Parts: sequence; C-alpha cells; structure tokens
Amino acid sequence: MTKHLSIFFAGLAAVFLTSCGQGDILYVSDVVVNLSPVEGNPSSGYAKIHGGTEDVTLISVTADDVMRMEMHETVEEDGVAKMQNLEKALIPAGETVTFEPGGKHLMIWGIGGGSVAQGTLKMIFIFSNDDRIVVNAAIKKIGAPDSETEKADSSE
Ligand SMILES: [Cu+2]
Repeated sequence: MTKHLSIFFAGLAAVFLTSCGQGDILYVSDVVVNLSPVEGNPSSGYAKIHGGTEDVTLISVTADDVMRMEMHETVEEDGVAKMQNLEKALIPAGETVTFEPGGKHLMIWGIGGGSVAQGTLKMIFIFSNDDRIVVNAAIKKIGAPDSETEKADSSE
C-alpha cells in the first residue's frame, strides 16, 4: 500500500530585512551659495549629496527666488580648466557626491534681494526617483570667512 502524501505549498513569507540606518537615506548637506560681489555675474553653489540605498540621479536643482540656476562641471582640457553644463549627476548608493570649487557646482543668476537680506536661499534638489529635497542654503558673501566669526570691515 502506497501512502500518498500531498504536498502543500506553504506560502513563502518573504522576510524583508530592511535596514533603516541614517546612512541609508538620500540627503543633502552643506549647501552654500557664494554670492557674486558683481551684480549681473552668477553666484556659485556647493553641496554634499549623500546617496541612499539605491543609485539615483540628480536631475535638477531649482529655487523660486532666482532667475536661473544651472548645474555645471569644471573639466580640464589641455591643461585649461573650463566649465560645461552638467545635465545630471549620478549619486551612487551609499556614496557622497560633492559639489565643490573646481568640480561640479551650481551657477545661480538673479538671487532675490529678500533671500540675500535673509542670508538663506530655499533650494529644491530633484532626483530621478522623484525625491525632492528642500534645503535652505546659507548665502555667503565672497571673501567672507567660512567661520561664523565675520571680520567686520568697518571703513565707515
Ligand atoms: Cu559654472
């Protein structure tokens, strides 16, 4: 006599081990705008973009209170540094991409007087995964020291 054993396929309970540590979140830090001292000339912007759990692409950075903002990259060609438009920037998972002088940077035209007076510019970083990260960039006058202790140039 053969004993027939029916096999039941138990639904496989997929166990998702999600790690939700701080380092796994896509975020933006150290956002600074170096205000051009010459009216009409573009200001430059710098930031650190920290990758999350998946590779994403930074596709745009915008702000309401500017006339125009572009992503640029400084590249060296035959020993000469020149800027070119940066369509997008890959932000690999778990890595930090830095926008800094001599590399990737933002060029900003026509920052509103209110933002300048306030010393901050609200910017939105838009990513390929539809994340929109709003940051308040600190506006610095070019030539001013990095530290919070500003040298008072009191010639008045
Ligand atoms: Cu540029």
